[in-house]
Amino acid sequence: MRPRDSVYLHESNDKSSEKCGNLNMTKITEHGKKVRKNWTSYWIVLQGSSLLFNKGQGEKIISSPRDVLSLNVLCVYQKLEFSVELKGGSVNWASKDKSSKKHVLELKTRQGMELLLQSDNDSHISEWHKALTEAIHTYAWE
Ligand code: I3S
Repeated sequence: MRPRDSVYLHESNDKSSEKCGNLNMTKITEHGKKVRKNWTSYWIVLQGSSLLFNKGQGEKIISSPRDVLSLNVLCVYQKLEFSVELKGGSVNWASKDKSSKKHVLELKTRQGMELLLQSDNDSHISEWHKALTEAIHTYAWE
């Protein structure tokens, strides 16, 4: 278990499915039971098959290219609240009955958690849809 309030760095290549950024999130089901919505802004880091939810502002540092084809992305996060395992999960655009907000993704985990991810920026949320879909697909068979 990682101590809280330390600084963590996660470096990846920008062509991989790994990424970080701010999204609004609410859980709607936990351990298979419906829970009351509580929309909160998180700094989210996609790291392999894990999605890390951090309170407070993180940082995405794009460092000098090591080669001409790829940038290096450094995701900095400090206040890890919780994480979810994507392996065996699914992500889809949420239906209108799930939320009145625009640009909402519904993420379901094998552990029985369902949560909504939202951004007012449609290209931002589309990138997350792509990255999460790729991560779920990549780790599905491991
Ligand atoms: O699915 P719901 O119940 O319509 O979701 C809304 C409520 O959770 C509401 O909270 P209260 O029931 O405590 O007033 C939230 O403030 C809204 O944001 C929720 O709806 P959206 O459509 O924003 O997900």
